[in-house]
Amino acid sequence: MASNTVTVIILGISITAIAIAVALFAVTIPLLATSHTNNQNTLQPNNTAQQYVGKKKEFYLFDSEIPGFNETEMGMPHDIYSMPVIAVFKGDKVVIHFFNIEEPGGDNHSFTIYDKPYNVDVIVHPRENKTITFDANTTGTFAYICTFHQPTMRGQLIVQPPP
Ligand SMILES: [Cu+2]
Repeated sequence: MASNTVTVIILGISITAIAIAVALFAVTIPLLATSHTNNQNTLQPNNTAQQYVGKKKEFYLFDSEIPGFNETEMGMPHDIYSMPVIAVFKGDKVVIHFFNIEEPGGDNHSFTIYDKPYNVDVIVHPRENKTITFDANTTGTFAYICTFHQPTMRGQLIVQPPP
């Protein structure tokens, strides 16, 4: 009789404990879900509010050459750009100061982008420089080449999606 009473009491306590656990669980889950949804809701308007504003990105670009390069032996020019990559974000204004540092009477160089929608073709004579300006309004990878020195004098304009 006494052991039966103990069993009933233990069973009662166990059922109560399970009921409390289930109740706590039921209360906590929606709370977590709500706070998660709230976080997303507060983040989204912030993201749209913090839209990337394009910046002016300035670069100094020079003609250069591969050291010890035998043009006759290699069958291609030794000329290269000082920068093989120009990376910006969409929305930036790109400003490239392009210098031809050849000796007087030396080669011309160009900064040319044929890859659409960019359309740039600027030639600099020895000892001259020109400033090239355009808006990076399309993402992607675009080749810039010197029309006088292919295939060696080329680089890539990388326009990334805004951060
Ligand atoms: Cu060139």
